Amino acid sequence: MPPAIERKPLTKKEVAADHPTWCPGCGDFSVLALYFKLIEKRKMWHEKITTIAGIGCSSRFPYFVQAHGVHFIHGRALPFATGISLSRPDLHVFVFGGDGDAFSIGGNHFNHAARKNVKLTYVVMDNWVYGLTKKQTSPTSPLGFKSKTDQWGAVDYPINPMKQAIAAGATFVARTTSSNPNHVLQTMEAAMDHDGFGFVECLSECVEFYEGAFDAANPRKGGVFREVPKDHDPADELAAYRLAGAEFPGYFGIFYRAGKPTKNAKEAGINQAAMDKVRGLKDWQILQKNFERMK
Ligand SMILES: Cc1ncc(C[n+]2csc(CCOP(=O)(O)OP(=O)(O)O)c2C)c(N)n1
Ligand code: SF4
Ligand SMILES: [Mg+2]
Repeated sequence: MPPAIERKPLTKKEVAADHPTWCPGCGDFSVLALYFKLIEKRKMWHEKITTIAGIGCSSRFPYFVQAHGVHFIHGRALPFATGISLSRPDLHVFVFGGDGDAFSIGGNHFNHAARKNVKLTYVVMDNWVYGLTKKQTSPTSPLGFKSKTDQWGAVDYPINPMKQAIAAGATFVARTTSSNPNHVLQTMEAAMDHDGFGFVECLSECVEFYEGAFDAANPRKGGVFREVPKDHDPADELAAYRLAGAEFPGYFGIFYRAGKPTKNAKEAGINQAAMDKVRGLKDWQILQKNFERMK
């Protein structure tokens, strides 16, 4: 028998695929690097990770990861990821994407995946703009933002991703910023360890179309990085909502965490009960029984 070979954790080199095509200085690089770090730190193997995204600069993410993944339809990453999560409970399902993908075209899916408490980790790389299509107003763009769709400045009130996630029923809601790498890693890890819908808003600057958007949250640019107060109770939904209402740059950390049964656990129970009813029967016998029942 050949000697047993101990499997080593994947290195960044092994898990990095194509050279990222983002603009130099884009905040998304930092999120990708920290995802590699997370994979290495938590000793996840290729076959246990899947990376799903919609469309946008940030959604190009799966191309740059050497593991199973899908660059799916604009705004539809979550329903696709839901199917994977429900059918493959052994996988870590990660979804990455932008603010447009999550809250414009994918807004309905966001609300439904959150309320269903599907087990997955969703990192929205929020740059307050549509980057890929070269500067249109996004649902998180602040009032007055001048873009190709709002030449005189945005007039529509922006959504607040944290409030939206809490109200939709997400059971883990956290906020971080790509300019603080340790915090991004820590937040993604906590989201991954949550048994349910883990949502992370990660501010990620688009240096091409919204330069300086997050300077106020970056101490290296004269801003302040303010963590969620130590005495905040993440089980307190109203307190989480109040934190989410703080003026920009607001707070960073875990706003809300609730332990609720996941859709995965509930459906696994239903499937098991159905399987128990036909235990010992051959496939053709189950089929015959079904046809007899339908007569
Ligand atoms: C069905 C459909 N509608 C519109 C588009 C055009 N489109 C591509 S990416 C995008 C917005 C991306 O913005 P965001 O999700 O914030 O990602 P970013 O590029 O900023 O990372 C749009 C409108 C598309 N690809 N498909
Ligand atoms: S356009 Fe903006 S979001 Fe897209 S890669 Fe360039 S800097 Fe990043
Ligand atoms: Mg965007």
